[in-house]
Order: sequence, then structure tokens, then C-alpha cells
Amino acid sequence: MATVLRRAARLEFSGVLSLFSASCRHGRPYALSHVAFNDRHLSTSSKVKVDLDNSNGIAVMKFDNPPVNSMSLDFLTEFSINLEKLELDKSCRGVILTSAQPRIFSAGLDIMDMYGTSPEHCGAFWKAVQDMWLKLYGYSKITIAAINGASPAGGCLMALCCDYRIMADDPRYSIGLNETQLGIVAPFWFKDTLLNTVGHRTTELSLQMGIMYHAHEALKIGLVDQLVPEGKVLSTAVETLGTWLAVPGHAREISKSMMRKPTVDKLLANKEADIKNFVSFITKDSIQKSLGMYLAALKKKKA
Ligand code: CO8
Repeated sequence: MATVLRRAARLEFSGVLSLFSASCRHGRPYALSHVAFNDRHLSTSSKVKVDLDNSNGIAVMKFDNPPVNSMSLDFLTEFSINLEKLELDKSCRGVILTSAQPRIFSAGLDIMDMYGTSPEHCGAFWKAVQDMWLKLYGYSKITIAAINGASPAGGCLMALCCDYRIMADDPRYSIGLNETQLGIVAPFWFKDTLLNTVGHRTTELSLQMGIMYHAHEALKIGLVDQLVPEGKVLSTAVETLGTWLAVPGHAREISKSMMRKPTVDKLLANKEADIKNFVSFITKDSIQKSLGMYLAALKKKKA
């Protein structure tokens, strides 16, 4: 049984690695390397920095994709590879996601991967988004989001996939699935992830209006679990992970799977159809026009 599981894990891993080489073929190569310092392992990959502390088994993954940590195909691929490596690494017991960029956790999916690109690119991009979600939402180890900045759309989704969310108590930062505001529709598995966290009525309001919640509102509706001063977000996440690690791991893991597996299975059963839907939706002239207008509004805000 153990051999079968190990083989399955290796196969999954090689699946993600093939995605990695596919992404490199898009012409944006990057280097992944690991350096061990005593009891710490540092991964110096370009867009996601990983620091695994072997003394407590806690890995911190820091998004470092300036200016806004948008989730491009390269970023998503690198993220999924690192997450998978940590899942296979016996010395890792839990993962904290946070940002190395000031004021921004993540601006969500990279709009430039969806705007003016070919249907083939859109398909590969969407598969990478699905793979990130499948890996993170179904992750066996403990995950905590240390949300140290703005977290719209895909950024919110990534945080929602974690087991616990700690956000910086700062009125400048907001979080939510705002897709409707871009003229696009959050897919069913984005909706399910929110629904499983905040319930039906709040999800209905949230998705129809594309609401971005300020930190205090996010705490009130249960979108995040805790607010702390910005300087304490990471240290609180490490402390909290310690508390979670005190729970018998096997029972926790099975409980997590029991809660999440039906949601994960729904996408697994519809993966190809979901990619087709996405490609035909996002390449529509009207949707491209909405995205173009949204991008222009972002730039205008700056001017
Ligand atoms: N993708 C690509 N580029 C982006 C993104 C993004 N998501 N967000 C910002 N940028 C760009 C800006 O256009 C700007 O570019 P430039 O320097 O060339 O003008 C640069 O990043 C910096 O942005 P700002 O000046 O706006 O930076 P601020 O620090 O003032 O604000 C924010 C940061 C709050 C993150 C702000 O940029 C923002 O609100 N961004 C938009 C976030 C957003 O709406 N994301 C949604 C992405 S869609 C998604 O995640 C799910 C899609 C599901 C698809 C389903 C279809 C079926």
C-alpha cells in the first residue's frame, strides 16, 4: 500500500513537473535551486521563496512577483511545484503563505494571461489555476494564510484554500472575490470554496456584487479568522501553526479530507469541461472588451 501511495505521489509530482517544463516553453525560464543552512532549507526560486525551518517543520512560502504578486502561468507553476515538494518532504509539517511585496498579498490571476492571448495559452493558464487549487484545497498538511496586504479574486481564493486565515488589521487592505466587477464570472469551484467558508447568503451577496471586504468586515463574515497588527501577521501564523501541530495529525488530516473531498472531486470530474468553458468564455469579444476596460481603469487610477 505504502509503495502504491509513493508511486502515485511520484506520478503526481512528475505531472506538475511536466507542467513546469510546458511553462518554460512559453519563453520565460527561471531557476529553481535549494540551499540548506543547518536546520533551514531555503528555496531561491524566482517568484516564490520557500524557507523550511527543520527545527519546527514549518515552511514559509513568500510570494515575490512584483509589482502586485499577480498569478501568472509561471508563478502558478512554480507555486504548485514548491507546494508539492513540501508535501513530499517528511520534514515539513505545515505551510504558511504570505507575501514578500509591501501592501499586497496577491492581486489574483494575472489578467495579462487572459487578455489578448491565444485560446491555447488560455487553456494552459486555466489548467495551472485548476492544478494550484486542487493541490492547495486538497493539501494534506496544515496551511495558514498570513494575509499582509490586499487580496482580490485569485488572491482571496488562495487564502480561502488554507486551513486558517490571519489578516493584517489595516483599513487599506481588502479581500474578496470581485470577479463580477471585471465583467467575468467566478467559476463553480471558486464559488464552492467561498460557500464552504462563509455560507450561502453571504456567498450570494458577495459574488453578485463582487464585494471586496475591508479587514474588519472580512472578520465579521468569517472570510478571515483573525486580525492582528501587520508586523505580527507572520509571527502569529507561526504560533497558530504550532497549536494546530499539537492536534493528532492523522485524525486532523482525515477530518480535513472529509470536509473538502466532495468539493475537490466535483472539479476533478469536470476538469476538461471547465477548461473548455473558460476558454470559450474568456476569448469572447465582449469579455475581452470588459477586461480591456478594467485594465485601462487600473492604469487611469494611477494617472
Ligand atoms: N493582473 C495583471 N496586472 C495587474 C493585476 C492583475 N491581476 N493587478 C494589477 N496589475 C498591474 C496594474 O495594471 C499596474 O500595471 P502598470 O504598472 O503597468 O500600470 C501594476 O500592476 C500595479 O498596479 P496598481 O498601480 O493598481 O497597484 P496598487 O498598489 O495601487 O494596487 C491592487 C494594487 C489593489 C492589487 C490593484 O492593482 C488591483 O486592485 N488590481 C486588480 C486586482 C483584480 O481585480 N484582480 C482580479 C484578477 S481575476 C482573478 O483573479 C480571477 C479570475 C477568474 C476568471 C474566471 C473566468 C471564467
